[in-house]
Amino acid sequence: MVQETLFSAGEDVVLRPVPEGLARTALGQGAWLDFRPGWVGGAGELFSRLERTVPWRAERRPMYERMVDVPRLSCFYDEGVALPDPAVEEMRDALSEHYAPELGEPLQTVGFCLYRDGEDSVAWHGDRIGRSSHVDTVVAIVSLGETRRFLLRPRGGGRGPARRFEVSAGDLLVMGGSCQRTWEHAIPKSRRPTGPRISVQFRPWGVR
Ligand SMILES: O=C(O)CCC(=O)C(=O)O
Repeated sequence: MVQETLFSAGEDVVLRPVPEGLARTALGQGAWLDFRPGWVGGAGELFSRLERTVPWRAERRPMYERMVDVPRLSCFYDEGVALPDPAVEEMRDALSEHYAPELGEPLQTVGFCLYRDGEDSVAWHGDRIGRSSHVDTVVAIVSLGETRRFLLRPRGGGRGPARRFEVSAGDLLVMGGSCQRTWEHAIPKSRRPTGPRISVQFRPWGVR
């Protein structure tokens, strides 16, 4: 359904119609990627609010038989949990309205990641914890703050070149179809001086 009006998602934050300016790239093997630059107006205001209000957590995980810091902060809101900002609720609802007819279910969970500087990153992975290990799904990501490089490659890296997107404040990037099983994505470290970036991820239940 085409949205004809802009959502006003709280003070100075505006969601533009999702389909306007949305471009789909078929990645092969049933995977696709939608990119919609500048979906969120007032992205700077929303960044400041979320940086303040999300209860950011540092995690550690095992690597080569020792525990290491995960190089970003994060926070996950499962379905039914109150979100930290009304604009995020409006984003979830607008994305659900657009993608549910194709996906067959709404987007319900919200993950937040804070990349504090260019040293923060996420390595190659697919979101394959839960149902996405065996069914097609949609993971929609809104970027706020500093522009970072978002890379995609076929799973395992062997079958073709990586695709590269520069994701900037307010941009919407959506991975769909088999993308989490057949492709991997990463935010590499950046060598240049880099300010903080928040990514907001929207997924259906049972997908991580
Ligand atoms: O920060 C991003 O845009 C990517 C986040 C991501 O890949 C993840 O949390 O699984």
